[in-house]
Amino acid sequence: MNRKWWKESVVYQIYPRSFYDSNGDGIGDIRGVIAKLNYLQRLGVDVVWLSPVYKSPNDDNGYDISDYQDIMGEFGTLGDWDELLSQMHLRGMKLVMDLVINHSSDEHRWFIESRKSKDNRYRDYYIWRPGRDGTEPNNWASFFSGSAWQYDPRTDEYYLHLFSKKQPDLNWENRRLRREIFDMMTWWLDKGIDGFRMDVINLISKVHGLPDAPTTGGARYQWGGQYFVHGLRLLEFLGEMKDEVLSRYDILTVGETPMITTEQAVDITHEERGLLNMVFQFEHVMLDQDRSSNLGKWQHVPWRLTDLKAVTTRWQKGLEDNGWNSLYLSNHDQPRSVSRFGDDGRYRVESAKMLATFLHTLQGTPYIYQGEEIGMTNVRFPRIEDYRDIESLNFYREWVAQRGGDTGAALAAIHEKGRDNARTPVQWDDREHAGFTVGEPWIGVNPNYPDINVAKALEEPDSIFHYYRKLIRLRREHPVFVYGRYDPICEEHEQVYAYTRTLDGERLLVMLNFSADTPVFVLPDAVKIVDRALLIANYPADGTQDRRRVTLRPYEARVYFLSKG
Ligand code: TEU
Ligand code: CA
Repeated sequence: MNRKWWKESVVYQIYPRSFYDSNGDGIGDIRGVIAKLNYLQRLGVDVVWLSPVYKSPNDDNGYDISDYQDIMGEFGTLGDWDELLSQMHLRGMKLVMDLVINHSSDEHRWFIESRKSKDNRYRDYYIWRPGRDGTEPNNWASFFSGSAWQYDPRTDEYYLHLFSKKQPDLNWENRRLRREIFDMMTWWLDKGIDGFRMDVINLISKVHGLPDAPTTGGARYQWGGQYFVHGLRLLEFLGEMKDEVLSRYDILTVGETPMITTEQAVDITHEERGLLNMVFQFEHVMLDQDRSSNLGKWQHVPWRLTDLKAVTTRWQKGLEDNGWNSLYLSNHDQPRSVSRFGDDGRYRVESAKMLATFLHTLQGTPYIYQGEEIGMTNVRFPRIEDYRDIESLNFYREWVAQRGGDTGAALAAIHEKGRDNARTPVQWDDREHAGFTVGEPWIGVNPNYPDINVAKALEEPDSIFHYYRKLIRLRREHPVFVYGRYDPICEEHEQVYAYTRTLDGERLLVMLNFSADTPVFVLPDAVKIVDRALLIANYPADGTQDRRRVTLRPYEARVYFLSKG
């Protein structure tokens, strides 16, 4: 068992714009994070992943960086950032920075230079191509709707942007560019940060020739992933990064890798020959989308527990002794987990605790997204004007344009899957604007804040917050939570998810009811129970003695410590 601090950690993701506003301008900031470090320490998390705070024109809320070595004015100064790092280290907490190097902002000096002329020394830092028959070089679609190419009259050529027009892709084929990026990473690591979360890192190697994507359905622009996801030189580039930068520091590295397979994840996270510690895979957050529709996530379909089990088991077993899993149910790009995988109405508390149990009892490093620890829910703003996320606004505009103004369906899709569900301000208390700001918040606060807020959660001993605290403590006290082998039970059950975790002589039995029903669950003979101790549950004991035949209450979760004897 290869012990590592980043395997035993629990990571808390902060989306600074929506975390806490310290100066009343309605925008969360770095001093706001400093002000809440004691709260995070109380929760028990030991690592913070901070979404981008770098200089940015904010076209994609900071994921469009114009200066990698300076802080966005709205978030504060480098001085504020230095204080954040020292205040965290004082508390024994670690800081992981977001690293967005598949693309930069079009206001980065590299791009400003690059677009000046074809022979500019920065031209090749980006991917420029002449048009074809007066239109884009190929038919690739952007992640944010429309073409992945933007025409620039100055040099009569197009540049590639897999995300927004203001996020031109960097050309990793260029050795000088890689050198500059590695120097920038070293600059931050020498300042004392504890790691990087790497944004869409498996998209940096594009196939030569940039051919058209196969056409499915009549859409003009098509998904070209096969030509840039996990490209031919990806492992070479990450290998170079590891040799020249990462291997020189004791840090946590996690790559965001859409569409990745377990085999590819083993190549990247392998214990010995690995390049990064872990990756974020997306299969479990794509279960409720119709994969055959070119509407992607916007075509919502119900998900099945047996599918979630199949995906989870494949990743648990696929990386067992081979790599290491990251564990998450939400982040700043996904809807709130209790609304998506649980029940954000009658059983909000029970289902939020059940999902927390799921997250903290699988093998891997758990990631908690801000607000998840108090059970924050999706928001259903009534008007498109209330929304801010470029991905949702582009989708809405394109949908309405192509479907003759059917705004209702577009708004419904955004209610279900929009990223702003995760980006409403953290609800600190029941004062105006949920205590997030004394100013006017940049995006509306979820109107349910009087009932769902941190102050209330701290007061109530049986709250979701205190349940997270207990789970985090159990992980720290029992290595079986971290390193135990995962073995699923009764995989065909459509309501109950159960599995064991085994490490040396210790075994955990986890039983989770993912439904509002009361299913009866019978333990298979293979799971020998001589004695059992209930470690944590989201309902008081029901007094039944039968150890094999269990009736689970709506969204009930139980974790037993089994001694096999
Ligand atoms: O996200 C990449 C990514 O996969 C998402 O765009 C995702 O597909 C989509 O949002 C799901 O709906 C990363 C960042 O996490 C995201 O915030 C950025 O917008 C994006 O990269 C570009 O930097
Ligand atoms: Ca502020």
